[in-house]
Amino acid sequence: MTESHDAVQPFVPAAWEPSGGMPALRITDVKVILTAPDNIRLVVVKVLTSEPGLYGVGCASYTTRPAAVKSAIEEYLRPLLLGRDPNDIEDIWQVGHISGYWRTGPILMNALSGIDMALWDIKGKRAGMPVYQLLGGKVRRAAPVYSHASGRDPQEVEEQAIALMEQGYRYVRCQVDVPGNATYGVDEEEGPRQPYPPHLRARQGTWDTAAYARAVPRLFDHLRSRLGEEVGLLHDIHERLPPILAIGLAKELERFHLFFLEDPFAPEDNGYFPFLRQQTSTPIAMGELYVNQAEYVPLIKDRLIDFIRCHISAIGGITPARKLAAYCEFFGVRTAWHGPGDVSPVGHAANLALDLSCSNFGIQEWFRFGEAAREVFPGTPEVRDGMLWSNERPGLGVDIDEALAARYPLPEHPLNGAFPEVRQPDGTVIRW
Ligand code: KDG
Ligand code: MG
Repeated sequence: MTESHDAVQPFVPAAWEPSGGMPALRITDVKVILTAPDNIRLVVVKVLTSEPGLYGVGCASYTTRPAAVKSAIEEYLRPLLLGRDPNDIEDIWQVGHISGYWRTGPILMNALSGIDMALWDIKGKRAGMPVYQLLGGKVRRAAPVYSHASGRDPQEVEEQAIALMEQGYRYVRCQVDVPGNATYGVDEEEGPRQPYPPHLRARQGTWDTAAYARAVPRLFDHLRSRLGEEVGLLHDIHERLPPILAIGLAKELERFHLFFLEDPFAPEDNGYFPFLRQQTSTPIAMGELYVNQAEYVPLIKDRLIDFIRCHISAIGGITPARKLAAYCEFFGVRTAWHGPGDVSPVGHAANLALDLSCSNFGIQEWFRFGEAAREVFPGTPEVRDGMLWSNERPGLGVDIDEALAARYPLPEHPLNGAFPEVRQPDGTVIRW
């Protein structure tokens, strides 16, 4: 009999092969853990295997829709994955991605990320290596980070920035309040069980775009005159301006030499990036709201941004993020993965694995986790000398103490994590 293509069996993972039997190592359970040790809603996934004591953890934190991610994992991904070989990271990602036919979106991508990161964690534990080794090994000792300073006026922002610089931080994101407005990124008084965590608490209220566009250049004028040129300064517009005002602001800020200006436009306004590029050399960071490669690939290919800033769990985990980082390298775009408090310490460890192994790393955003979060997540990486260091443990190096996590349930709130409304003075609702 002559061999034909028909005789070639397609590759099917062993668990699916009717006669192939079970793989030696199998996924035996997938658990979703909701916890809020720093009063920020986190979603963490635990993938258990047939090898006693071998499991992985992943971050699936979509802080404004945690229950929807939990349901996507428990009702759709868990049944799809039980019995499969956890070694097949790429295959599992592809199967999970296309199994619903309609794909991407923050719920499904976060769900997939929880699984994906856990599988990388398992692979690292089996190899006895930190995940950055599996990604190619270290190209730097540690990852330089930035942290947040904010205040009611430029003086207060300066004081917070100095406090961070005294702790060794060399990059600081600066946000100033616009009095009478619901300003993004400005702390209010802290307190237990506030409905919104301090770093992103905004009063429900109104927003005056012109007042904000005037306040920001004044802030950086003040900061540069007080802090000098050495410190790296960053700012997040957080898609709070009409596109033409964002272009004007980016031009005005050019003289203050920002390390980067973030989210000048909403993802829906991607078409404005070519105009921005023609107008200013202020470095641009973008990406925390992207979930679909169709949103970010064109900006990289056309060299319209300088830093890619995806929320790794929102694009599906380490598997797509490492491909994205490699793609960016070919176009001179650096990585600056999203790292606020609503990325769990497990997600921060995934960021760090990429930061350490990608030559086109730019900077890492760092959230200063509180005591409770560090206890719930043993192994949370540490900042020293303004840089984030790996703890060198196999896998992602971060675990979750489930009993402790249960002591910090998601805060009760009528909106279950959704953000408050921000409106223009005439009542029009605007982006948060
Ligand atoms: O939950 C929303 C936050 O992740 C976001 O507001 C933080 O913009 C942010 C940043 O750059 O850290
Ligand atoms: Mg941001």
